[in-house]
Amino acid sequence: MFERSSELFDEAHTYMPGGVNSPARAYSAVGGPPPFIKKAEGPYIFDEDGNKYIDTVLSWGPAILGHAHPDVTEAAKKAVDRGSTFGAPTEIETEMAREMVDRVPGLDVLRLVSSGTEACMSAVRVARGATGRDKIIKFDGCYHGHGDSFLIAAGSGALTLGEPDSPGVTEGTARDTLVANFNDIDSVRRLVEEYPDEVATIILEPICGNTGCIPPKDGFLEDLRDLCDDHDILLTFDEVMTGFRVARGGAAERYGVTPDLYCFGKVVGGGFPMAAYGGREEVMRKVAPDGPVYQAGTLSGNPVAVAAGLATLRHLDDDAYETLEATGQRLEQGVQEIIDEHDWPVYQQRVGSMFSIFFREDAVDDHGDATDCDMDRFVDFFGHMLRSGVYMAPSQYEAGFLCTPHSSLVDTLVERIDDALQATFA
Ligand code: KE4
Repeated sequence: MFERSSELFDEAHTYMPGGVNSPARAYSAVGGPPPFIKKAEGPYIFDEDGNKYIDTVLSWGPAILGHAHPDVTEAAKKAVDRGSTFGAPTEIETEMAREMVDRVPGLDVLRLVSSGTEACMSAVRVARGATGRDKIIKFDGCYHGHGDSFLIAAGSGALTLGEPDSPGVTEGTARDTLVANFNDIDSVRRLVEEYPDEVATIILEPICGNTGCIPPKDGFLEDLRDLCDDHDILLTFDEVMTGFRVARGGAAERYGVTPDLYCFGKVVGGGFPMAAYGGREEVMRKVAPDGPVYQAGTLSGNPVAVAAGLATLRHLDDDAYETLEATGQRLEQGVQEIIDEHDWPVYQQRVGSMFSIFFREDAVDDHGDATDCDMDRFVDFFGHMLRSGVYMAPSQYEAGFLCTPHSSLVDTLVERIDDALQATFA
């Protein structure tokens, strides 16, 4: 089934670490060569061995309209015919900024960059620059890209500082990152009280998507907002994954809580390298050249990427979000009926068009719960799904995604999940 991918993977190893350009693609947790992709179209993806899959990875989120949407492709082609990059301002960057500001609550001013990592790194630098404070609070299991300040594991004690989670990250960097527990406001309050007037920002994925799909508990985001207000801390929502996916204005709109800073990526780039950070005008005017906080980028606001992103956002109207929500509901209902028929230790969680099937009895409220899942069962399930023609994220710690064209495939997807679960628990 994967002969050609296996050959290609072997050769790729010769030139690239792990044979990939991002570790998440290496299939380390599930084994076997990752399928090398030949092309993708709508909700489908095709590998070099001729296998066709229903794609629930969607390039880890961006392909919300399905792959190779004709209007997105056309916009990129027209842009590239005019020259792919100028390193100078273009009108379309302003059009994109206006569209984003119009959608997102509390987004007054923003800067376009090239990746989610860059967006998150820059947001943290602005928060530090605006407050004059050094420390940040992040949450165990939340991923904000590979910036040094984020590759930090929870310290051994509840109130100790973070520890490097990768060689190359210094103790000095780790000392300024504190790690709290998602959905546990007391764990945040303790850190804020332990380090008074030292925390610049609390940064989180408002809906976790990098430890499986974990929604915020009722009141958690509101409590974070209040805590930040009480201690002059900036609240940063990393909406790289949730932005423009879970609602027109992202998680901030869906939950009615407005942060001071945002990070965006994935969907907003329409499948091209484009991301952004932004937020309250008072904070964002600190960014050079208006203010002293330096951040720059050769390809920032790249006109081809912005054209594709803008074409994507223009298709993400109320009908599109209704379709995504209805498709998510139908998937959830179908899977829940299967789970309810059996006493399998399986639990699903969904927010809009992002979802996870956890191999454990109970709900997953934080990273600790996610690590408690039966990973062997997940690997088994993953293999059955791949062989049945469903391309899903190769880790229990990733979320699955739906795109608008999935609306006509939900019944098939549910059937294949049913078959894979039956085989897993046989
Ligand atoms: P990028 O630098 O990969 O564009 O964005 C980093 C990032 C920031 N914030 C959140 C919430 C994210 O999910 C991500 C990237 N997500 C991962 C997978 N969940 C991308 C896949 C990969 O690393 O290859």
